[in-house]
Amino acid sequence: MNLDFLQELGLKADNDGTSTGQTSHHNSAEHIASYSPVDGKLIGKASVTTKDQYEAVIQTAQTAFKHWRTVPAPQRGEIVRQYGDALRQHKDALGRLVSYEMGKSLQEGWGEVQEMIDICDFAVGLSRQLYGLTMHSERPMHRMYEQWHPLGIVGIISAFNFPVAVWSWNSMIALVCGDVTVWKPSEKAPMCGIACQNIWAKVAKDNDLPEGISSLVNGDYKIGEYMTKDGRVPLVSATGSTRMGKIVAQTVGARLGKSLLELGGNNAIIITETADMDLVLTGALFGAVGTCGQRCTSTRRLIVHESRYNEVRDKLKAAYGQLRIGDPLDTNNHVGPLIDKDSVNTYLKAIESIKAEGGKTVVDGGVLEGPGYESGCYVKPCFFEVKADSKMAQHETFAPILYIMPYSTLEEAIEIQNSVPQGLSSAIMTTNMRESELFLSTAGSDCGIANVNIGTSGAEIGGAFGGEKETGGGRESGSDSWKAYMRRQTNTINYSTTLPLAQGIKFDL
Ligand code: UN1
Repeated sequence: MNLDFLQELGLKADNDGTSTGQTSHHNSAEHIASYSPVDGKLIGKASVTTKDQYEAVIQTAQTAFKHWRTVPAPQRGEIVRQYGDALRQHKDALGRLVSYEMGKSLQEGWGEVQEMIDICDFAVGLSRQLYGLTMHSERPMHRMYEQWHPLGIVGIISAFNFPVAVWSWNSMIALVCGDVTVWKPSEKAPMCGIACQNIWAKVAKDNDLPEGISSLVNGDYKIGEYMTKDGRVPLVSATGSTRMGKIVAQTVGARLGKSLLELGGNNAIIITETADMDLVLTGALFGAVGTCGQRCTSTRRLIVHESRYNEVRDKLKAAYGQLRIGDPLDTNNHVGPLIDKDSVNTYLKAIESIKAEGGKTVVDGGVLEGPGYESGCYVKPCFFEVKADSKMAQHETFAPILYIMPYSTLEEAIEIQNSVPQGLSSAIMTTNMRESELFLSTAGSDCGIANVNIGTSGAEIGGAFGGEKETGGGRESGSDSWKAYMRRQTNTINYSTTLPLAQGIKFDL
């Protein structure tokens, strides 16, 4: 395999893992070795951030914040614009690294870098639009308005499945808001973090920026814990499992810090009587097997009207038969590997449980062996007929396992779709306006994302991204998600010569 892209991204065999911008800290005894799920080979090592290094990072970030918050927002936007341009230059290489380290298809690797570029563009525009409202004061010759100030250090904990894009959604927005960021990438994809930081280092140098505006730390949950417990980090934005999110929320909450959580999903597509079958097949197939079922927005459940049930099941079964599984950097393949062998075991155990629960196999799973599959991480996307209330269908397994179940009334379908603990993404396939409107109404989907005639995955960066219930309630990326990265200040100004009290209170001496 041609690994020239590693060099282009400044990745050496024994890599650094802690950086405050242009300065890296090398003297760590502990390393995380990153092995590619594509071919099982070692990509490189990231040094684990020590407590002392963490301390240095935070202190540097605190100093940087004092400067960065005074830089006018449009000028901060200009830096983010340059970062977006640098990403355009390295899109091919970074997309390849994402694909090689994480295992998603090269198309999706490039797509992820495109999301980063797009969020940079979005943040540049936003840098001139961090608007506050003005209000009418109830007192004469008074003015009231609100303004948005940066919070300070934003801690970002990201997951392996979107090893670069999710960081950029958080950091590019936070940076134009005037915050400084400290990023702990997933320990399953540390090289991606180092590559993004190397690209940042060049932009920082070209602009003579101080150290500490965008920093990188590396390690497992213990390093994350440094941030969640640290009162100097006013916001921790965490993407990952519900299990992790509950710990983050409680730890940050115990010190009354803010957390922004984007956790698991259990996303369903409701396929109605009038659904357009071409859209159903593309939406469901990409949703279920794309990224090897490792998106928070992956389609886990199909809730199908009884009149179309056999048709959907059989056509989808035929489509599964066409899937090419293999090296994700080969653009002829649709599905790459799972992230690691732990994940393969979780997938196998889930399939066992589904069968033990009485789930009926439509397309069976299994681990692929032989040439090209040496890493042991390639599995077959599979799907099962289950009862709506089956235990496994309540649960998010981060793998290409799909459940299919019938319904008779739309109210019943919506109830099934909402009956799970998670609430991230949802979709309806229908050509009936009444059905789509009911699905989008207050009595419809309870998810943060509800789509009509597209699948559950592949959200655009322009919208607010996130969900309800065990998904954590946070919103990242577009719309007004930026408000989570700032503090709102209400200002009342008296330009009269008297001091009338609010609510008409008299307080004369
Ligand atoms: C995630 O899986 O954590 O909607 C993010 C999507 C992508 C983002 C997914 N734009 O599938």
